Amino acid sequence: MGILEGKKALIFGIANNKSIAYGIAKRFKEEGAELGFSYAGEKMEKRVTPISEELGGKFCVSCDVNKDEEIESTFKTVKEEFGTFDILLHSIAFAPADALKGRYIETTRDAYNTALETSAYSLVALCRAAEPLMNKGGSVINLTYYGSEKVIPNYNVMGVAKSALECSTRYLAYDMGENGIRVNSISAGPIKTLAASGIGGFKNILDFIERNSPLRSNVTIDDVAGTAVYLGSELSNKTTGEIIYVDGGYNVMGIGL
Ligand code: 0WD
Repeated sequence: MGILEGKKALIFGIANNKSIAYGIAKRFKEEGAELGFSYAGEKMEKRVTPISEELGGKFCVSCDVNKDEEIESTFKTVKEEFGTFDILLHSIAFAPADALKGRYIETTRDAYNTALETSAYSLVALCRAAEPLMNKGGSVINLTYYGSEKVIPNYNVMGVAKSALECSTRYLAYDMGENGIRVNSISAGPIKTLAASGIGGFKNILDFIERNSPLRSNVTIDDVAGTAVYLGSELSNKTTGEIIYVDGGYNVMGIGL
């Protein structure tokens, strides 16, 4: 019997089968969870619907997290299809490509607002909409990156957005803890996905991590999925507000060679 048997999970942030959210959803399913999917507006429907079908999704709805009316209609569907649910996966980030290269100082007001709204405020909005439908013992999981803490050249405004996301994890853990719901972030090492391909010099980052992380390897979406299963399950039932690293240990290093 799977460790997530009887649990219902709502998945945000699949773009294709390289997405971290795809790896997590697949593993959730293997562990017995029932899945519901959303995609980032009409243009993503064609990509995500087949994935929902592959993984036996109970529903697959449009949810551009920057639109309140789409969040509202998504949770209406969740209520109809799931009643209540247990796990919310937020695996969403976006910043305009120009903001992910060169000097952070050049970040425009628009790019800053877009990055922070899509990548950090979205977690607050989804948690607020989800709270009335989440069971006690439920778990909210989001994805962050080390660029929130230390300077990663080119990561720029996304680092600032991830700081806001991680801080939101702590405040939301406090708010939702009242109802027995946990909120945690997984800080994943770099993985070549659609979102990552927009970051300048990404290949160099992968090579550097392979040489310099304690485990001398890059992480995969399956590695991240294992930790997500732990966070979604009762094995982590007193863990909340945390940033959990799945990065081959890279964050403990002082310098690389
Ligand atoms: O190295 C990496 N790939 C890392 C990613 C290391 C550490 C953390 N992360 C984080 C990302 O910052 C993000 O929060 O993991 C999360 C998932 O990213 P991913 O799996 O690397 O990338 P991808 O497969 O592109 O999924 C992100 C998705 C979007 O894809 P595109 O590529 O179309 O922007 O986030 C979704 C969308 O599906 N997304 C939205 N969803 C709803 N509403 C929106 C939106 N407005 N914008 C983007």
